[in-house]
Amino acid sequence: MGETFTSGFIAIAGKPNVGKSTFLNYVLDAKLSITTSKPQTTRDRILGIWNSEDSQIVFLDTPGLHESGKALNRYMVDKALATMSDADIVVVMAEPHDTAESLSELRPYLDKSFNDKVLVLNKIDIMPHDKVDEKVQELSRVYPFQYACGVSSLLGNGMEPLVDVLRSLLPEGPRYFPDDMITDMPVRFLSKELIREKVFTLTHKEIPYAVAVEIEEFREGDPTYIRAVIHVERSSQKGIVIGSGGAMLKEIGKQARIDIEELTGSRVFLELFVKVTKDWTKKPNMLRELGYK
Ligand SMILES: Nc1nc2c(ncn2[C@@H]2O[C@H](COP(=O)(O)OP(=O)(O)OP(=O)(O)O)[C@@H](O)[C@H]2O)c(=O)[nH]1
Ligand SMILES: [Mg+2]
Repeated sequence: MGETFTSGFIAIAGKPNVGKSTFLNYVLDAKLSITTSKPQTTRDRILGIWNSEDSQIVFLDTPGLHESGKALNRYMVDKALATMSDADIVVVMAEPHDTAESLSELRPYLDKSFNDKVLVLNKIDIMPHDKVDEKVQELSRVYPFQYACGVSSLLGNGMEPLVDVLRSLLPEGPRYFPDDMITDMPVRFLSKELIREKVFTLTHKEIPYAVAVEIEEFREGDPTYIRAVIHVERSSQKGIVIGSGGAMLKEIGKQARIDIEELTGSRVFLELFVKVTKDWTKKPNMLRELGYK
């Protein structure tokens, strides 16, 4: 009795901006994945480990599924699809503005993997309480989901019961990671992402989508010294990221430094540079050099 240990990998997938990364961060009570109000924020698979006495869930946040011919976007969608097909369960996330019709656009993506799918309607805090069940019903007819429910990843509504259901759907298995480990992402990667998050929130139009961040030096100490390069695609974008009198770059650096200090628990000296790497989002070899591989 009580000897069975369940474990497995659960991918969180869906269209851009539905709240996948916010969900991951809430469940793990940690900022592992960057979140912004703009779509296509997440570009990689972000792993977060949830532990209890008798189970371990490895959550995998993924980039939003969308159509685009550009190399960077293809990389993102391929990453999401590969993560989905490797998982035991896929949480398919939707939001209140979705309809059966809009959600069915995901069917071709869902058909590519043969695991259990669970529908999660996120952001229920922005819809009338008495309409939640109806919406969950409507959306759950789009695909043969094993389970469907509504949650708010921002406020935490419905999260505990959902995690219980997910646990119950997982097979018997080992503890894949030590129980004091929360992610496999190195601090260097998380720092790079925090810098990118600030670019995403502080700049507009095409700029967030033209930016990649590369950590050139990361020297732990007091303070930890970090030198990072913000790559843009064109010289006109460089001026915008630097801002008038360097104001924009300074603000990006200040906000990122505060977050990285919280992450590392040490003082941080962050030096940022902006470099034009022409059309990097369109060139597969450049993507690899910038860490998208
Ligand atoms: N009101 C409300 N907003 C939410 C909720 N969950 C996420 N959001 C907001 O939705 C926006 C997108 O959240 P993300 O977590 O970045 O979405 P995502 O699905 O990871 O987006 P991509 O990485 O771009 O695919 C952010 O502004 C979040 O604050 C929720 O439960 N309620
Ligand atoms: Mg995301």
